[in-house]
Amino acid sequence: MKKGFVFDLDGVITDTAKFHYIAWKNLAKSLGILIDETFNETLKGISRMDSLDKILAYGKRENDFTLAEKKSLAQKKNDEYVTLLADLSEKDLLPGVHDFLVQAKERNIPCSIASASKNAPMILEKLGVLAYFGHIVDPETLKKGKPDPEIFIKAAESINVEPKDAVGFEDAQAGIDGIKAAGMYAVGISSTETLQGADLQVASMTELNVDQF
Ligand code: B16
Ligand code: MG
Repeated sequence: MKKGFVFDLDGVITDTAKFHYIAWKNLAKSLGILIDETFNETLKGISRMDSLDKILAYGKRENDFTLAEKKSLAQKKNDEYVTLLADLSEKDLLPGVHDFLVQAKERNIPCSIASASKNAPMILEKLGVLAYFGHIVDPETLKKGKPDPEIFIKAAESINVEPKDAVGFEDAQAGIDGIKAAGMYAVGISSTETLQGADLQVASMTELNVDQF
């Protein structure tokens, strides 16, 4: 039996990609850059500043802003994103997530969060599942983002579980790569994309139960 579960947030527990997309699209538009949903896919699991850098490079404007200006642009995007999350609630949990967390709690298996999102605590609170997690890794403390394994190793250690004894759940290829590099068992969650290297892939968490691990 595995001893701990490490969850990505966006795309696994809830799906706020559409809100990230609206906020990035509006910010990019204000800079004369047009992005579409296909481009938005490349931002999944990528940190806020790295996402901005990708957008600026896509619009060939990567040399047009100082670091202070970029921080202000990222803040502007986040302000709109947070406004769009105002109505987020338990109804926005992805299917199967709540049951899985309840089962893990019943079996005393600790859970933690490995998300690139600085908004993770607020989002989990709105979803009503904050109490199920022993720890949320603070992305500010990381030297490298996904696909580097750092965030997953920290998430496992934070709940006193060795990576080899932990299962990681991810919807993005960068996340699966990070979980495998950490030496963990990787569960890919996607109905649209084949996640390379995942030990198991399901379309949704309704297909999973704690005892299978
Ligand atoms: P924030 P995950 C990621 O969440 C999102 O997939 C990605 O699109 C976003 O840029 C990143 O969080 C940072 O989010 O701006 O809220 O700090 O999939 O790692 O849970
Ligand atoms: Mg994700």
